[in-house]
Amino acid sequence: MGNEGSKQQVLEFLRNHQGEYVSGEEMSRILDISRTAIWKHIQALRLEGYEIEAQTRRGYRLVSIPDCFYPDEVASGLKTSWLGRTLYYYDEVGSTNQIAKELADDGAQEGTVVITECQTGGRGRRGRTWLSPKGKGIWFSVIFRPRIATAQAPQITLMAAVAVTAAIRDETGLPAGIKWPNDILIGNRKVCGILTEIKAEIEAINYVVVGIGLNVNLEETEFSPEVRPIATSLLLELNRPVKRLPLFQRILYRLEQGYELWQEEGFAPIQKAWKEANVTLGREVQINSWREVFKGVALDIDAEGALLVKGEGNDIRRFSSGEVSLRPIN
Ligand code: BT5
Repeated sequence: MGNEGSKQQVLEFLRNHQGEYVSGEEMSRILDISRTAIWKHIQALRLEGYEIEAQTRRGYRLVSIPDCFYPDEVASGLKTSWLGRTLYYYDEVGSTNQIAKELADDGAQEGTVVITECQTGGRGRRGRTWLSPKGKGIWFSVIFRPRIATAQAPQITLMAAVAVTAAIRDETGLPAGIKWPNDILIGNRKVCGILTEIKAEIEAINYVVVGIGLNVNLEETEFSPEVRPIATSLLLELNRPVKRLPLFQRILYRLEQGYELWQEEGFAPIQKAWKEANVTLGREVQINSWREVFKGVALDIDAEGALLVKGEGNDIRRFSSGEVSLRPIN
């Protein structure tokens, strides 16, 4: 067995006895690894962020695991059956969406996830920048291959927004809400953005990459001056850091559930869940679409996921894409 494999065995052993001391001698005998090698693996694991106590005569004890997205840690305790079961993890990348698209072009299967600690070229829509500092957020992308018409693709963004909002509420209790189509807000500030990119023929979709950026433990000073007034993080809302790993696992679980529901029952149940979790409807909005800038009241989303806005002359317009700004509530 390779060095990496026996290190994993040591970790597995410690994990199975979490909280208890296990003697080096016993580990050495059961795993058939020399005691010197075990010591080296323990040192390497500590460098990766595993907190392991060592005491003469009692042995080793796993105290805590690091809060990062090592594939073995993500897999352990993950409740999904297929989403995230293939996981690419990087310390740093340009953009996870870019990597996911390359993997999808090479035939990667549905549910493949790319996650990183840090993006140097994180992207928003229309070529905008997405700040993704190291170790502070959940920056990841998922490859889907939905069986839908190309025109229905934007629905997947709404499905993902519902899933992430639910996961934030599950894990933190914070009142996160969706701003159509791709933002999640807490208060009036953006905590999460979603970038959906598709590759399609006229009739059918080849793949969809859904990129999600969630601000978890960013401090005020870690946002750029332009973004600071409009952004927030879970830490800023709760006044305490949040563990990223269980939140990420929860998001993957909610995404799998939402996607299966959408594929099996269509958009209706997603539309219902979206309405319950949104902070857009009933508000005065300004919407910038490729066609025009339009002001009015956001009335509803229709059965396709498009936003219906009632203008000043009572005319109702339908937008299947665009950027919404919410007018402050007086
Ligand atoms: C988005 O675009 O909100 C989509 C963001 C998607 C990011 C994920 S991270 C993983 C994956 N890989 C990528 O490269 N991207 C995806 P948009 O609606 O265009 O909003 C972009 C705007 O949000 C920027 O122009 C800033 O004003 C603001 N912004 C940038 N970084 C932010 C952050 N960390 N938190 C809140 N707002 C931010």
